Amino acid sequence: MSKTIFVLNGPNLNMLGKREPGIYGGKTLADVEADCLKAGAELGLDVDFRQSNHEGDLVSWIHEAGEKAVGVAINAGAYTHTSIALHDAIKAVSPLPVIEVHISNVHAREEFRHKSMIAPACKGVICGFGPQSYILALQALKTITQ
Ligand code: CA2
Repeated sequence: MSKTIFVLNGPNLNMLGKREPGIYGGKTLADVEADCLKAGAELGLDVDFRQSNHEGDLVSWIHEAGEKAVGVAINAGAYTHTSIALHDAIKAVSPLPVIEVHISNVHAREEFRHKSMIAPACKGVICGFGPQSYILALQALKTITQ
């Protein structure tokens, strides 16, 4: 039976490929979703890929993952750096493994991006590999959930 992984995306990630290609590359979020579905199929994972600009949607989806998924990869966008609500939601579904994902290397950018509110609640963090960060997270989830 295929295992379900939620891949969650936060604010402004719907703009991928449309603005700031120097930082985030040229792929759209639809391209990233297609890559994740393909990698998921190869890994035997059923990927449920979502994006919202609203913090509460992400909180509710993490709770839903606690019922339906074996793991979560989350690019929480700027909420990474601000959201105690997301930290608490990840803690609330423990021990479900949640991996924090970023396209850019947040540590090579502005200081306000160096702090993550969610990293202490997550299993691990992958950043700086462009859209490949998502695939690395799926590979890690495959390994730690088998
Ligand atoms: O590098 C990442 O994946 C980030 O999570 C992206 C967030 C940023 O706030 C984090 O610090 C790092 C921003 C996503 C916004 O994406 C855009 C894409 C194209 C144009 C404008 C924004």
